[in-house]
Amino acid sequence: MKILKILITGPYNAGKTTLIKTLCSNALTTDKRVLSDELVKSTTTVALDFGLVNIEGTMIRLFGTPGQSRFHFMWRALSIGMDGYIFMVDSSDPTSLNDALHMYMFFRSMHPKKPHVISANKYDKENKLSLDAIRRALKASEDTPIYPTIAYDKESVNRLLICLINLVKSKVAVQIK
Ligand SMILES: Nc1nc2c(ncn2[C@@H]2O[C@H](COP(=O)(O)OP(=O)(O)O)[C@@H](O)[C@H]2O)c(=O)[nH]1
Ligand SMILES: [Mg+2]
Repeated sequence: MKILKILITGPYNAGKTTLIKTLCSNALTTDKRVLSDELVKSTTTVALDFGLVNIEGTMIRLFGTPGQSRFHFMWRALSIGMDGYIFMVDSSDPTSLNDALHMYMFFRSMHPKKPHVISANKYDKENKLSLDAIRRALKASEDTPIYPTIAYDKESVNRLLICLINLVKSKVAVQIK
């Protein structure tokens, strides 16, 4: 099988860069230090994150998008040629889910047939929302898998990636039939 291209997208501060760093020891990130009272963290992705990883024999090129909507031209550019995507949200931050919904709708309408899975990240936090509440907030269909993840934890992000790889492979199998 060819090398897969998987996009990690979702709003600012969801944990996308962390996930790529957890999976790929050779990760390249474009986080820039920012000085602003409005921001909840001190660095933010301005172009892309990139990493190469082998998951159970499947080679994957992982591309992380910036989260802020002012970089939305990068969402379009980075998604060219992707095989599937992970839509990541911060499950402990209900206020971010409105932005998340807009971004999710953007990807759903741009790539209606692309396999994708939702990552309910920061599931280690006590104040996390339930998976059902996240599904409702994103208006995601019942057949879209939602996984609780901790972006620092290799096992939880591996589980997520394996689910997406299987969706991508089953889609390819249907096309060949
Ligand atoms: N508790 C917890 N913190 C996380 C998790 N994933 C990421 N973070 C933290 O959330 C912040 C945003 O992460 P980052 O990867 O930069 O988010 P991005 O904007 O989506 O790339 C950082 O301070 C991370 O350390 C997680 O699963 N649990
Ligand atoms: Mg980032």
